[in-house]
Amino acid sequence: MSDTLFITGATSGFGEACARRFADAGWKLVLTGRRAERLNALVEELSKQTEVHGLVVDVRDRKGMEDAIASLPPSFATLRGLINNAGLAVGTDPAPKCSLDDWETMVDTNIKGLLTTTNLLLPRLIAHGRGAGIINLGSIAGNYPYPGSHVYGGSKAFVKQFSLNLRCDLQGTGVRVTNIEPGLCESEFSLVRFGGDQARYDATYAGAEPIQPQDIADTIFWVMNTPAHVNINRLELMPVSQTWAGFAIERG
Ligand code: NDP
Ligand code: 8X3
Repeated sequence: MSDTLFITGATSGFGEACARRFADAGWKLVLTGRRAERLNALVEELSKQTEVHGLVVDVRDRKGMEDAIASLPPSFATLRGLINNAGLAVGTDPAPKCSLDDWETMVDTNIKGLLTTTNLLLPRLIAHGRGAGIINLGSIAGNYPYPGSHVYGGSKAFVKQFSLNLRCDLQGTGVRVTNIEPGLCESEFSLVRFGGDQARYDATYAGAEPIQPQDIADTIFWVMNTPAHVNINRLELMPVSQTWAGFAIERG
């Protein structure tokens, strides 16, 4: 029987690249996202390769998530993998200029959406047992501070610590947990963050040779396929072009 993988946020970027990578390897897929047209097109395309089930649902909608997961056919009763990928950053303004709405959007998506998905799917992962794995999308923003990262970085620090703590409680189940912590990657993430500003998007990646979604998908595929007795706890990736800035000093 094929392994089954559940991916949140499969309509673009890392999630879409993972869907294609795992479909190529014959995994059965459950793909989610809010943009129905994109999701349906991807489900239709990948259904030529493997069994794919699409769920048009917002990870912030607890009832919607409960109903969507309950609606899965019996052939998706156990899961070998979950990729908690749906997430976003809103803006790069300094904290005093930010709206509480934008902060709540990041918390509700990156933290609460990830928790909802994990809580609802844990029984299916534990039912698979040895070899199952949860991959959470953290970020370098959860490891290092930078101006304008405030709630986004805070949400990814939560994801990192939650991933490590979840491992403790899954001891004995065989279910593994990994936090993937990428740096600069080229995807619609920056269009979302900059409110659709294409010029800022272009400037972000110009000449930087950023990591591509395919690189992340290949990394996740490798993590998921390490031997069942191995747990990669955290994996931080950056493009070679990206390092760290120095400390900021205000001079009087
Ligand atoms: P994209 O914007 O390309 O993809 C984000 C995906 O998340 C989309 O499929 C989107 O689908 C989905 N999504 C967003 N909000 C919701 C929601 N409320 N409910 C359901 N789905 C949602 O970004 P990336 O692929 O780059 O990002 C994926 C993850 O990786 C995010 O968690 C991000 O924080 C993280 N990350 C990204 C980095 C980067 O530089 N790109 C670096 C480090 C981490 P839809 O809009 O259809 O709902
Ligand atoms: C996205 C990476 O560096 O823009 O998580 O915060 S960064």
